Amino acid sequence: MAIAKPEELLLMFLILTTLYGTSISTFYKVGDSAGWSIPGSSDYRSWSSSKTFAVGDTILFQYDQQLHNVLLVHLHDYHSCNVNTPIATYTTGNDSFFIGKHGHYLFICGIPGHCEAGQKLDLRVPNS
Ligand SMILES: *[C@@H]1O[C@H](CO)[C@@H](O)[C@H](O)[C@H]1NC(C)=O
Ligand SMILES: [Cu+2]
Repeated sequence: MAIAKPEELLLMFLILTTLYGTSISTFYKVGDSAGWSIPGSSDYRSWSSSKTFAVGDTILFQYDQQLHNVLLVHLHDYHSCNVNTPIATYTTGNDSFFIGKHGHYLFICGIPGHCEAGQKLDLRVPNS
């Protein structure tokens, strides 16, 4: 292997520092050990408000796909628990969602009654 020239070393240094700068992105499992389910003692409101989400983070929904799913919905559907007009639907039971831009992300479970019972997640990602 040839010895790297100074300008090549500088380029490698720049690439590494750029990678390091973006590696602060965080991976979150929704609901922590409880996962994505009908909430028990702690709800998803307190879960999300205990975190500071940023662009580049990933959130993971883990659940029994026989019992639940994940819908990304508009604000009015989030409030009314309307499962009929989602923006996106996830059903694998191990769904990761990459936060590529700032915004307000709203998720509900599409199984009848679950959103009403509190299986809904409101995620605010500020412009960083
Ligand atoms: C679930 O997804 C995460 C993140 O993509 C991955 O690391 C993990 O291995 C997956 N688990 C299963 C059981 O597929
Ligand atoms: Cu559900």
